[in-house]
Amino acid sequence: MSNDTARYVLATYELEDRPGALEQRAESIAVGLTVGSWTDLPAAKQASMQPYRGVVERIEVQEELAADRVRARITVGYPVANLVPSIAALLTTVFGKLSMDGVIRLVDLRLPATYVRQFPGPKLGVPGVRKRLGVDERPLVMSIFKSCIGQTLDELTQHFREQALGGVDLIKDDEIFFSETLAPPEARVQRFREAAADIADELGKPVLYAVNLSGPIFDLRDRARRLVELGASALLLNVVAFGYDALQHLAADPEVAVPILAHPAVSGALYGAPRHGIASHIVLGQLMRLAGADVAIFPSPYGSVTLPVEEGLALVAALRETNGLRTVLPAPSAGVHPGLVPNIVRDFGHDVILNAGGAIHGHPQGATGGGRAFLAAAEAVAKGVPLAVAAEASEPLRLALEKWGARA
Ligand code: 1AE
Repeated sequence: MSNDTARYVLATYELEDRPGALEQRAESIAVGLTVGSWTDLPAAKQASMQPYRGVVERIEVQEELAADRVRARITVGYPVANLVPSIAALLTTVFGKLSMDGVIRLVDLRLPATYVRQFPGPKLGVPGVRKRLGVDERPLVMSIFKSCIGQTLDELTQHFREQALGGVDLIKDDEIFFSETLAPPEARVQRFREAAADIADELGKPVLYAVNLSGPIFDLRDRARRLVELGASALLLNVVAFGYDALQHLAADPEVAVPILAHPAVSGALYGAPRHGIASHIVLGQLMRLAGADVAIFPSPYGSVTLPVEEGLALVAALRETNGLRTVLPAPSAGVHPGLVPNIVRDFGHDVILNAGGAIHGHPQGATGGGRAFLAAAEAVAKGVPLAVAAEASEPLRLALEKWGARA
């Protein structure tokens, strides 16, 4: 057992095996993923390799599954000395070839402060994003561009204006939008920057636009810099599809001085199977923060694509846990409508982004009404006013509640 937690990354696995095989299995993980072999080494070599050897911290049987089969949790400590500050290195060490070894899931990952400090973490985090928007007192509201593929730049600019006029704080591209012909990102950024400036004058508040950052991976940094130069006020990145290291290098780049929104596309392939893969709070919470997301988008517990509420809570706890890095704004998403705002704030608190596409564009008064309905709901919940009461003074909110109902 290690008694020096500052030196070890602690990974806990839930796996199935024979009860009599657990000790040997744990030992072979600890040794196999660190020094490779041990018992056959001469004593002097063992002594010199000791600092790099993994250690078995804990073995706990959870459940008997059959006569000679149990579900168990095994915690292994990996020396930080074996690692470099890269999520590719971290994941390959703690769950590289092990992820393919039968029924096994990585359910918890504890990182010592010495290791966490080597990562950039969010450049702006919650305080930085709120400061740019000048909004402290209520949850933030983000509108998702829908129907963007196949649209011209003029059509998209019109959609941008409609969304922005609703008073939303951020507008983000849909993650599936990769247009390089009709409306390339550089052109969108320039046109939407002008529209955003007009609307900011009109409404007296800014709106940030998160452009979908895409292209060949080795071009991402230059492209991000160029987009920021042209006026992009935020970036959206499909982090799991590109890899966490892409996010980490963008977050560490001082020239990419805008919030980065992490989209969860493809992440279900990592966390979705209950007995395999990696727990959602690690995939969409802990690693997103470590790599430097300012906003972490994830499936809310109540909408269309859902995550169980306890998993959402663990994910948000990872975005806020005291670890020396800036905290991240959670954006529980998918099927979110104004009637769900009290549930979202009850579960995840005030420092959240209400992120919606369908319930903005599907509002009976169009995208502008959709934004206004969310804003009225956010303001009401921040003041402790029930939505039904707020709807008496807000026609857009009343229409939204009529259409989608309220959940709380
Ligand atoms: C969890 C991801 C949600 C997302 O990307 C998205 O586009 C949601 O759209 P709506 O609000 O469900 O229409």
